[in-house]
Amino acid sequence: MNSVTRLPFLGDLDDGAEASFHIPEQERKRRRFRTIWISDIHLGTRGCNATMLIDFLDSVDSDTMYLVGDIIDGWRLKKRFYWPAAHNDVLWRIMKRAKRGARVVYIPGNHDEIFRQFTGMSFGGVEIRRKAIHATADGRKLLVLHGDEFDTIMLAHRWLAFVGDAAYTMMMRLNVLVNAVRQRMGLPYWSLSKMAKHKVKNAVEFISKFEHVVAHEAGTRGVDGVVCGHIHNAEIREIAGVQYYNDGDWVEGCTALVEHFDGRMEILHWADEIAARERAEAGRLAA
Ligand SMILES: [Mn+2]
Repeated sequence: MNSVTRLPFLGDLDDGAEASFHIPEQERKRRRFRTIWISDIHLGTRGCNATMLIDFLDSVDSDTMYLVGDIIDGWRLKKRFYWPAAHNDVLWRIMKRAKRGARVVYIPGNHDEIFRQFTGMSFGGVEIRRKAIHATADGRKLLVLHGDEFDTIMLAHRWLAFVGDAAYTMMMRLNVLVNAVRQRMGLPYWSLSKMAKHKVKNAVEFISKFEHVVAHEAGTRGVDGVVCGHIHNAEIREIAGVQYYNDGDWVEGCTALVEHFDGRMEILHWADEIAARERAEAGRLAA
């Protein structure tokens, strides 16, 4: 007989209880990468595409994962508390990766700058850093940072105001609405503001200026390249001998930057990946 008596109401205080996911973890074969960079998730906002990100997290694995800022949107949460179960699911999945042994490095951005005060500390295996130097498999050195560090230089440009302000919020709401309708009609995910960004001349100019400023700054620090987020525009390009990488966002672009085991870098557009997977599944069912 068990001699240890336990107060029944303390049962809920058990440590190590497995978190129950609102959206259960998918048991699919995961694609493995050496490194994954994601940023600009904006948990705590309606614009955050948590379901798509959960699908991504359940489909990939890596030795190292960098969270390149604006993971939680503290600005928006302060104004209005919004935290659906799916947003918890994202955090749990990230913590679980760290627990399973992946190196997880969190570099807070401007929307989650509140976490910058914990720089140098680590929570549940997640290291908090202001910036990082990543060594690729093929021996390159990449500076990893969020990118808001350059806002002061960029202030003359109007798109920045657009990124943070009401017009952008409204567009994101519209994006959610448009895609809810598209999903009901059986149409694939489509990014409204991505289209707008490419059509608006000022936006194109802003993005290009940002990329040049970041690449130039990285060049002066003696690294081969730079990985950032912040402007919600995924990109791989070389600027004046410096490799510029932007991992995009999970508000509407739904992109990640990955490093393969040979050092090759790639941007994954997750809406396209889901569409390809569903086509393949439909093909298998038809065969
Ligand atoms: Mn940002």
